[in-house]
Order: sequence, then C-alpha cells, then structure tokens
Amino acid sequence: MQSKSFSERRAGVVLSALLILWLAVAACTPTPAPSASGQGLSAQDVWARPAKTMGDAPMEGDTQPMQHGGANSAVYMRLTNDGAAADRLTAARADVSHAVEIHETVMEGDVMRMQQVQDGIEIPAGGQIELKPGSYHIMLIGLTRDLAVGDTFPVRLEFASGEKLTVEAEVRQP
Ligand SMILES: [Cu+2]
Repeated sequence: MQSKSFSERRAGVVLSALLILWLAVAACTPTPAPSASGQGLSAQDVWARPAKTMGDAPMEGDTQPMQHGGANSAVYMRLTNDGAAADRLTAARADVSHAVEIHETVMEGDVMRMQQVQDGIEIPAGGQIELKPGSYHIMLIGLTRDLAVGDTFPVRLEFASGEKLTVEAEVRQP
C-alpha cells in the first residue's frame, strides 16, 4: 500500500483534533484551590466580643473582677483540620490590643478562671476544635481600640507545623 487511504488520514486528523481538544480541556480544568493555609487548616465562624477601651463590659470568665486589668475581649472560632496530621494552634496575633494570648477556661471549685494554654490547642487530623465562651478562646488583652458590633479585624493564627492563617473576626454580641 503506497499511501494511507483517505479515511485513514481523516481518522488521524480527527484523532489529532480530539487530542488537542482534550489537552485544552485538561488545561482549563480547575485544580482544587488550596485552602488559606495550604495545609487543610481553616477557620469558620470567627467572632469577637464587643468591648470599649475605657469601658468595663463583662468578658470571658468575668464573674470575678477583671484579671488582666484594662479592657479586654476574646475571639472565638471553629478550627477545622482537613489535613492528614494533627496540628496545634500555638499563637495568635491581632493589632487591636497590647497582648494576645490563647486561653482556656477552667473551673476551680465554683470559681471560673482562665489561664494561658501551655502547649497550644490541638486540632486532630480530620477534626475540629471549637473556641467558645467558657472554653478555649483567644484573649485580647488591653484593647487599643473599641470593638463595636459589626467591626471586623484580622487575627493571625500560627500553628506548630509552621502554617499561618489570617482570619477576619467580626464583633458581635455573644
Ligand atoms: Cu481569657
């Protein structure tokens, strides 16, 4: 056979066209977007208590006199770890207060007290942890500005793995 038949050549052209089309489609297929942290860590429902810098609004665990002096607030959220390894929230930063600490609320007898967590908050692989009133929270100590309902401000979260996540907290009534 000295040359390919018309139909064979035509089939080749069609196949080439299909290949090009497939490549184009493959190139356009969106790859899964990386999460904000890149490691499957994300935060949902991030909110903070309203507080005034000169006020004395009640705050986390404040059945007793304020423990830190000055005006404080607290940030709460749900942390989700879609990664394959457990991680720990070890630090948080925000520019609305002099200091930011990760606290847990503990009961000592009948007295609710809060203290800084010693080794961060573990978020299990494929699990969630909730920062909520009466439990874990991010303490904003010595507010440098009022936090009014509806305000938002960024909170930077740092994890033991080295991952960092910046989330937006919304001020709202508990
Ligand atoms: Cu606290």
